[in-house]
Amino acid sequence: MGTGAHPDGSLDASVEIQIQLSPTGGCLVVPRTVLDRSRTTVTSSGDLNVSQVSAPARLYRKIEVPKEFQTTGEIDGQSLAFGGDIRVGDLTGDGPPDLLVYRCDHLSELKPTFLGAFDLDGQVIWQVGSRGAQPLRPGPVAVFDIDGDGSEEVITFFHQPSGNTPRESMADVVIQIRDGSTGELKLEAKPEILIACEGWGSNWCHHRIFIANLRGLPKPSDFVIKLGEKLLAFDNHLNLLWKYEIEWNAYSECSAYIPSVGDIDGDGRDEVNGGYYLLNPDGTPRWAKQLAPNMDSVAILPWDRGIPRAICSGGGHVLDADGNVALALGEHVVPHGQEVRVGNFLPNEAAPQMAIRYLGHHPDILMVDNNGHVLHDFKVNSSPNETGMEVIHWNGPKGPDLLYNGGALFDGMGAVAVSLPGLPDPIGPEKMGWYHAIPGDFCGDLREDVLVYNPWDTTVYIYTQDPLDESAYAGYSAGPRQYNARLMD
Ligand SMILES: [Ca+2]
Ligand SMILES: [Ca+2]
Ligand SMILES: [Ca+2]
Ligand SMILES: [Ca+2]
Repeated sequence: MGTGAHPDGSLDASVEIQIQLSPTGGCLVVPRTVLDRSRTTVTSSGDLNVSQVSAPARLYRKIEVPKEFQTTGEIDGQSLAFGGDIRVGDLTGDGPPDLLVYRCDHLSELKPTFLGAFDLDGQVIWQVGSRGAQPLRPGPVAVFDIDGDGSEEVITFFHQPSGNTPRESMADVVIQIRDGSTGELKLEAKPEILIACEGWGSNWCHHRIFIANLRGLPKPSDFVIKLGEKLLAFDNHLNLLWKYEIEWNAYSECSAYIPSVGDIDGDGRDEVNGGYYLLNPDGTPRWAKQLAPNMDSVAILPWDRGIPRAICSGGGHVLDADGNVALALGEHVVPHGQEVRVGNFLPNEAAPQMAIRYLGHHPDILMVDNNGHVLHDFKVNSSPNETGMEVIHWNGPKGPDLLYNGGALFDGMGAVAVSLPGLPDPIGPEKMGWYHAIPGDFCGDLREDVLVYNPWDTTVYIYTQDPLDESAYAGYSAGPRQYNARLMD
């Protein structure tokens, strides 16, 4: 249970929350929280307050994107060599993970046009296309064994230029499934429903492919993508399973830019959380309502008593499978819920907490306990876009978890617990020009490692705990934290 304790041991008497939780639904939470902004803790990676719990980081791998995969761009009048957006997966099927770099067409910067596979030694595996532009945002490329044959594929949109197709149109885009070890095309489709999609702007530009188990098969074999006002679901033969038209699309009042998939009711099939809707595996809405403005970040994750809930950044909401509100921090506490992450950040708490970036594109974070108590109000370090948080199970499955942001790992009180040695200052513009993180067990024991990359640079870094015991490694196993990595920009 939350104590409202601050790092100095004091209790925050200004936090007062009434909660009525009912297992049958109809949950009601009435938060009455007055935040004491003077209690802000450590604010930057330069102000180290190293945790006694977490092992320090060591650089496990520094991987150069192969020279022939790099391209150049003009940034502030300077020529800059860069790789692009990165995905991780065992493309070669031999156990260790490999990397995929991709870039997009120059007109929209959204349609993949180059794919390059390489291993952790920086050796080329294969490539398709050439050059291309920096993706506008993390885009529609996933690595997963979508056909269940034991080796991974690349599931991707791909640009097929045709005349003067405008940047807003998908008429020059196909869906492809490529062999992970060779890059050879296994399947390609150009569904009418896809090419009819068009759009531009902030609700359009986050084209992400989410691997999902919609049909209740032994393994996930489907995927979901949001294209502006539409959600499309496909099976592994690239047949359309369903489409969903989103009702709310106006700026700051739209549903989540990037939805999230997960099995909220434990029946073996995934639901889709878009913040203002929860879709059944067949694409029908289970509930739909406009909860709160700025529904920028969502998840389906265990919350109270280990039960999966819909986590929604707008207004700091937690909802059950039927749309009953289990927790609502309210817009006075969370005026602009830019990002939300759930983890066991605090060592003495049985239930997970919520880290919520509550003032939009700013570094201000609230750490909220399972009952809705605001425990800590702190600033993380700055990234140009002020996004990019991720939970890292740095101390193993039992935690405490750390919060990645901008090339450092923060503890649940907002102190930098682990710094990442040898990480140069980020280069590049505001968009994509900072260190994005993918969590995973890439080496050593079961404690989770972190892969970081700056799309505008040419190097991928993997950090693990020091000391490293390579003999303790159980091997790479991809889960949704890798193949559905929650990259945000
Ligand atoms: Ca491999
Ligand atoms: Ca496969
Ligand atoms: Ca389900
Ligand atoms: Ca590890």
